[in-house]
Amino acid sequence: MRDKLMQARWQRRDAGDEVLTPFRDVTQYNNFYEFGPQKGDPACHAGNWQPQPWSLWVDGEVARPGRLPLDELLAPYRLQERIYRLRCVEGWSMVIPWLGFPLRDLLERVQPSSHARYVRFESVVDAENMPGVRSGFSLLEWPYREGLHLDEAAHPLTFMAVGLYGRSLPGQNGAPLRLVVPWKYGFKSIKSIVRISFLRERPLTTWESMAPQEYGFYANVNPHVDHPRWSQARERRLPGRLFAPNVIDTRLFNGYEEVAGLYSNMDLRVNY
Ligand SMILES: Nc1nc2c(c(=O)[nH]1)N[C@H]1C(S)=C(S)[C@@H](COP(=O)(O)O)O[C@H]1N2
Ligand SMILES: [Mo]
Repeated sequence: MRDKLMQARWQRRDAGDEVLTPFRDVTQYNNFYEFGPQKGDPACHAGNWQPQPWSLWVDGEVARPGRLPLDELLAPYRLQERIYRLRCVEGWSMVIPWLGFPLRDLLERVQPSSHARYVRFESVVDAENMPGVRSGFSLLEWPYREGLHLDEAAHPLTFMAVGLYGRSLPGQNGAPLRLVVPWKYGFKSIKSIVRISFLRERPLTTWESMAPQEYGFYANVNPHVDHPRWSQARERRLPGRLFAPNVIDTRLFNGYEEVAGLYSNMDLRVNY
């Protein structure tokens, strides 16, 4: 893992017009409800959480199901750096330099069967180290679950991250392995993944099962489709200062227009 991170560091690309969100903000302003509901809770409770050993289970409609220990999972890949915007459904955003590999490389390896149409992801449940899991007050059910259509999972932008800013993922950002889907609201980018299942039917996801009118399965970033309780037309790009919030226009698909073809036959207001 260490060697892979060193190698990847040589490939750092510039972020175009975007300014990278400082490491400090990326790692101290987080949503990871297993570690608590406040933005500072994950840094506080997961800062030293490096769960090991880690394995990823692959099951369902797939030719090569089974358990992949993290080292084995990463062995064939040369890590890439991807600088992506991350837009949270709450109305803030960041620009983060991730390290990892495209999810499609894993799909090719495990070979979903012809029956597979959806992919479901599950996060780890580690009650001992996760105060949000122990709390009786959380609105969410564990494990945290997310899902994608197989075509979305196979899109070249869909990424599995194992690091950020040239180092391995901090606990609060989803160590040791998390999904990053840059054209969707941040809640789709599930952290600390232990299981990937290939399914015939669309899976029910954590946020959709909690409030289906507010958090749809697709969750594509869209300035024209408001959340029932707030507008999605604009966003606060972090870091901002209290009296100078850095507010910018939100873009369709978070600016990643190359994914539009995935939804050409879909009414984005109905399939939000
Ligand atoms: N397991 C799990 N994954 C999760 C979450 C969570 O609470 N639990 N929060 C999501 C939300 S709402 C966002 S905005 C992003 C935040 O990622 P970051 O903290 O690395 O910026 O993680 C997503 N992945
Ligand atoms: Mo979010």
